Amino acid sequence: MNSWKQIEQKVEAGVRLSDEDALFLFETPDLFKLGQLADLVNRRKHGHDVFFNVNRHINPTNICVMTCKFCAYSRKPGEEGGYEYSIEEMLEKAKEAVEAGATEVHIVGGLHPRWKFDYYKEMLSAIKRQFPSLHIKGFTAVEIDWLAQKARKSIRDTLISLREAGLDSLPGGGAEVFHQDVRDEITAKLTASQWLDIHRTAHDLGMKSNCTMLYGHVESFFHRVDHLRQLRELQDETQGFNAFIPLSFQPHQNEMGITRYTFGVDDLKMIAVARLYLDNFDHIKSYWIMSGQDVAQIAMQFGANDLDGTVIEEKISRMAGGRAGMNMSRSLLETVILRAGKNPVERDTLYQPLRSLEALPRPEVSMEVLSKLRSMQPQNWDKKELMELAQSDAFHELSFAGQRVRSNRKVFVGFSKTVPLKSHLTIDEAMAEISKILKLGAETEVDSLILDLAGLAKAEGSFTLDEFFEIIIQVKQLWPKLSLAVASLKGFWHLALKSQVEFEKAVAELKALGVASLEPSYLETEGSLTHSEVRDLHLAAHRAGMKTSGKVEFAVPPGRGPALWQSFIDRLLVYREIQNVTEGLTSLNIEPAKGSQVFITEYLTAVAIARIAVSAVPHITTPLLKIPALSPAKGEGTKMNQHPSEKVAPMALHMGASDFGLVQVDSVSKESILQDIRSAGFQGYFRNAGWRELDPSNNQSFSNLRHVPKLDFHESVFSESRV
Ligand code: V47
Ligand code: SF4
Repeated sequence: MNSWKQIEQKVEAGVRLSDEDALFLFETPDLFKLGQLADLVNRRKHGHDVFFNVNRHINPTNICVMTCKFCAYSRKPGEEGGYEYSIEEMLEKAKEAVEAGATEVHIVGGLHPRWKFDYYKEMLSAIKRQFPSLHIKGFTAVEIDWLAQKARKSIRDTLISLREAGLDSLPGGGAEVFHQDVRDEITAKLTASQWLDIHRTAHDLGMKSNCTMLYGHVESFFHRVDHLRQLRELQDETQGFNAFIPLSFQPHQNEMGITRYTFGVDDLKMIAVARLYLDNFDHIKSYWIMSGQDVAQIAMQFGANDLDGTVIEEKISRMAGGRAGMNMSRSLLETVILRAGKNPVERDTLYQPLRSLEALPRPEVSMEVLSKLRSMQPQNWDKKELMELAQSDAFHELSFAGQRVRSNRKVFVGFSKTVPLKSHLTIDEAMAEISKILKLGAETEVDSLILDLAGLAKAEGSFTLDEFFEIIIQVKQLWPKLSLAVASLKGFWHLALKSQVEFEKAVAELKALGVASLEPSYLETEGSLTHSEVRDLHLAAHRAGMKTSGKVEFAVPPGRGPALWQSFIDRLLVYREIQNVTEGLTSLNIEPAKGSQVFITEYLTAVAIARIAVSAVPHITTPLLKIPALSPAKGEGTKMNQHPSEKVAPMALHMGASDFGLVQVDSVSKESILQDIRSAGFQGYFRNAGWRELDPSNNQSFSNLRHVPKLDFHESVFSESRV
């Protein structure tokens, strides 16, 4: 019987983990406990350094004689969409790489039926001739085997010949999942022992190589551990592997009927278990191209010490639905690493450091604050302590504390439609607008309607409080089952002001008409109200019997960290004060401020800080579709909100969030939200604007769920305070 205690003791003493230990770790719902342990081991090996390299992938052809069910990249000879690069084209791409500062090209492609062995050798020698210092990492074991057949040579002689032509090392592809049961289902390529033999031979010849595992399709945790064990055994024998790279399955156009991307939680588990189990590997690489940039950043707190890479052009995952983009500049990679609190170290293929930067020092938390954080009771944190925590190196500890404030694993989400009401609308026009929007949003799916008055604050116009009440009455008559919310406090305050009605009385009327809550508006930034206005409006609404939720925007522009933590924490403390007086707040939305460069590690820290700072507010809301993506400098890579937020939203649950807010219907399916919640070890519940739980039968319906942790919380953070 495995337990955390045994595993911790082994890790502490540097004792190797067993297969059962690895299985236990894959199955645990305690994601951050796993992450903390992996981080500990990673720090022992690498301190705060995280490597990256400036490289370019070149995929010379996608024409392939093999059929792998997971592969969306390959084309049969003669099939539409097939391509093959000439040596001149390869040289052109290598030239671009060198001009962009690359020290490595990574060459992998399909098994071309007609290209001769000599063509491959020519490809290598042409690149080497022109760019002698460019490291060529090329050809998976599957390609090496194919080339050996073409050359009618042994694997050893093939490798020697390729090395003479310019090949420096082997990448880790083609390993997939070693277990034959899984291989039989997904590919007819090399067996595990053939793959391992080729790498063994390369190592014996003094060539380094990498290794991978393609996960998140039909394999089980057992198969993953089996795979890792075989890699660990070969590494014991040869010490020839540089790095292990887990490859998350990209699900477009596969023949396995799988449509989902891997869960972000699963991506982190792969990294962390690999770091802990593969004790004889120096480097665990996070491949952002497949996991997404946000997961890659969090992976650095979960045992990854290597971030691949600038990549530039990559087709294998792109054609299989890769959403992360292809090109990250050196400076963006460095920023991603720095903003995770780590030191970026540019390396060459063989991990020789080329240049490095140092992250802002993030001090350890003082023992006093740490023991307060670890105690089970919610605490009255003062500002100084919260500042210390926010800027410290206590990411995992904050997650435990954030979770402890919650009493269960329930996560809420509502399905709504928002109607922005403009001041110049007549009642009939407003009703027509509402009707149109509800119909657009599959009327039956909408549980809550948000009437958004944020536009009223600035506009002059004829819209009066009475007219607004009339709209509410008509909506209630036409759609009696809808739960109604009004946004925002400020918009409604303006309406009351214009109509010369005392705010508190106006709210009481709103309540009497059946409006369930006053919500923050997504149209309006929180900064448009002063602290005392926020306090006064909430307090007045609560006195009138109305529940409200608050919004705290979070922004950390580069170099201004401490100042902005300060204002974030100040605003949290205003909400704590309100709640202490009235208990009228149901939730606090923690949102990245529009246009600000918030990184996911910072955002998650902010969620946990909010959870512990205002423990009397029942819920921290993490607005599902506003989780920050990396927000790179102009013209680079992804943009804000254009990224797989469902990968990282469940992590906010691990920081103490317990609500995804009122999600706009059509933006995401109910089923997939439930799966995301469950993947993180939580249980999803639908709610309306009045926080009534809806359709409990739905709350337990899940299908097509792969690799979710067992929901057995006997040893979760609720019963044990820390690792
Ligand atoms: O061998 C194919 C995998 C590999 C899909 O050594 C897919 O530094 C996900 O090996 N979804 C090629 N993966 C990529 C690779 C690699 C990547 C980054 C760094 C290194 C390294 C190696 O991609 C293939 C296959 O296992 N693959 N299809 C797919 N749909
Ligand atoms: Fe061919 Fe490689 Fe795709 Fe398999 S994964 S079909 S071997 S290109």
